[in-house]
Amino acid sequence: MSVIETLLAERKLPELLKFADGRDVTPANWEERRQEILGILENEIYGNAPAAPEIRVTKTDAKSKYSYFAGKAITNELKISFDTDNGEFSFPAVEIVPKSDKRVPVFVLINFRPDLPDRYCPVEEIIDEGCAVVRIYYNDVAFDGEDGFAGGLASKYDRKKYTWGKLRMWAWAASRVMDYLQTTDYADLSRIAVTGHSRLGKTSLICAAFDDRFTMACANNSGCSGDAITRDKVGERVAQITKNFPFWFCENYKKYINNEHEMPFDQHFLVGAIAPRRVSLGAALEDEWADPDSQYLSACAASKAWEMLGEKVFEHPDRLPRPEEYFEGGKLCYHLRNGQHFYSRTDWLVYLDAMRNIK
Ligand code: GTR
Repeated sequence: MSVIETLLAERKLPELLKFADGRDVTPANWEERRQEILGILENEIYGNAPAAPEIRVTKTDAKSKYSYFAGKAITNELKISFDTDNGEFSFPAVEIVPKSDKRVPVFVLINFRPDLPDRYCPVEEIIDEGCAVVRIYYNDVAFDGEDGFAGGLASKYDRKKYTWGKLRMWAWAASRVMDYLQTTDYADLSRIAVTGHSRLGKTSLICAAFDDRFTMACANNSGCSGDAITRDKVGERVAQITKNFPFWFCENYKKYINNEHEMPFDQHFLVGAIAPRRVSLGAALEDEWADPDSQYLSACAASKAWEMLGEKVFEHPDRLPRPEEYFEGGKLCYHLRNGQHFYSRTDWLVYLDAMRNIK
């Protein structure tokens, strides 16, 4: 057995490419298996969500913002509204679209702060690459704290019907941005990525897994309950994450505190559920809480889905990654940069490259 296969065997992962009833997964029944995986993820970790509503969008007048970003882009403030089970809900978004006579690729950024540019978003670099950014600020959707699900989007639906935690709510809001992008005259719908860092990296993976209109997820330092294999990971575990952030998940996830080997899934299910679309995973050397080795092993385990579908994945040696190794060249990529937990320009350059590689 290869080094990586041995390391994966030690984690005793549930099989990605076998149905619960034991049937083998093939290209012909992959979509059926994908739906089964999404059902497991909904039941056991992220919770279920309402069906997509009809959205309404209003825009501020763009003219006043023409001169931002050296005049190279147009900035609009958007208000995305829709009816819920409990009245109307709206949240703001900002779009920054490079001036172009062609449709452009788009990054939907779920971010920690409303600012643009932001330390996690080098806007000018992105527009110079010809890409647009639409950002949502996660607290505008649902407050990232313990509020008994009494505010924001959380308060608009009955929790007996929808068990979603806040990661799923933020992901679902990014899908409403995707609804909007379908109606614009600037978005190249074959090149739409969803991206975020850390808890919002987890959110990006959830978003792309459940919404196959996204071409790519760029999940930065997403770690525990994001891209990293949970079984035997170092750093953060189910016990800590559900203690500190119980509102990110559905109740069922707590069953697996100190009991991870009983999970009928692991995080390679989340990454794999995006196949055959694209995923770029970013890890940081000093981010032991996230556990870069477990992030890498998850990518290796998930890569089986792409391979089964005949798609090319990252080329990598048969060992754990070393600092500053960037495994690209496929629909699934992984990089390990130096430094700490942060959404750096270095990470953005990798994701911009991944976007450029979409033909
Ligand atoms: C930490 C959390 C991580 C990660 C991080 C972040 O406190 O334990 O799972 O999500 O926050 O979002 O910055």
